[in-house]
Amino acid sequence: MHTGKKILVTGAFGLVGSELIPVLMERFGKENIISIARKTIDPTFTGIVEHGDVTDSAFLRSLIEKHQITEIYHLAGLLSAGGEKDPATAWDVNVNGLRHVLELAREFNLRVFWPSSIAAFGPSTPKQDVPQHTSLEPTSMYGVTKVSGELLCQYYNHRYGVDVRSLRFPGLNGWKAAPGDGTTEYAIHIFYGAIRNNAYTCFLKPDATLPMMYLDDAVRGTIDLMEAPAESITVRTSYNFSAISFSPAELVAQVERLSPGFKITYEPDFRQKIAESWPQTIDDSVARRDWGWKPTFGIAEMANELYAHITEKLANE
Ligand code: AKB
Repeated sequence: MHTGKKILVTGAFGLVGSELIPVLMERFGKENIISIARKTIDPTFTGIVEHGDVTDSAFLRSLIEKHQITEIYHLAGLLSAGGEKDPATAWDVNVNGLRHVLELAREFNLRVFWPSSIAAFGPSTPKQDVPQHTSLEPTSMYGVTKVSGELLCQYYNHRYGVDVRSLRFPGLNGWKAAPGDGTTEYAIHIFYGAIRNNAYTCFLKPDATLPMMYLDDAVRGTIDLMEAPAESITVRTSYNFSAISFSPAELVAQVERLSPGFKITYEPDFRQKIAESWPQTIDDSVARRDWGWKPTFGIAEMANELYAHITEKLANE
């Protein structure tokens, strides 16, 4: 397929990458998508894979030259819980890694996608309907890296014209890859618990409402943002990006519907504090206006999909 695009994806086998790559391959041709892997990967994966460390700028440069890359989806990074366990590595991977990518984008004139997160918000942000432009004073290291990254993106756009685009991802829920070390990830773990043991111990309190999204919506929104005409992009930090909000108790009601007799217990840990520092609902009207964002999955549809896909996946293991 000739699309004029050659796309490099870091973090290709993580939660987002695993669901984004098949859609990119379908849309732009398998031969135009280059995935970077750090570890051994599923032998059934049939796309182009390069092995190496995404924080190694010389390695990234060699791939950009070798494959004549035109776009990078830079997904590699630590999440909120992982970032609290190792703040130095979180800074290094999330901020220094991004800066290397932006430098290469400047040199090779690449379009870049980079995910920010609701973790960019903090206790001084309104809890409901967070506007696009608001207080960004996160208390987690992950959040600090996201605010820093947003400002770096805006800087490289304003100073050097780099066409970098970003979304503040809410809790993303998908099934292809194992969930990462985050806070909203309880909403994926709960399905593994339900299917394996009909039980789950949740590390958040029952009323910890957070912004969430099914990954199919997130993948569509990400590609729509990257395909939008540059003139329509008015936000070069990161767009508010929203679909649904729910608490653990509300998700448990969905799981009980799918798995009768399901037993939930709550043992909140340090991740509860992180959740409390984040807002509950997000106003994404700027994304809707600029490039037509609109989510499609509600909580019930998302729960049905996750339950069915994870059941099938575990049956085949
Ligand atoms: C996390 O909980 O760390 C992530 C996020 C909201 O960015 N899922």
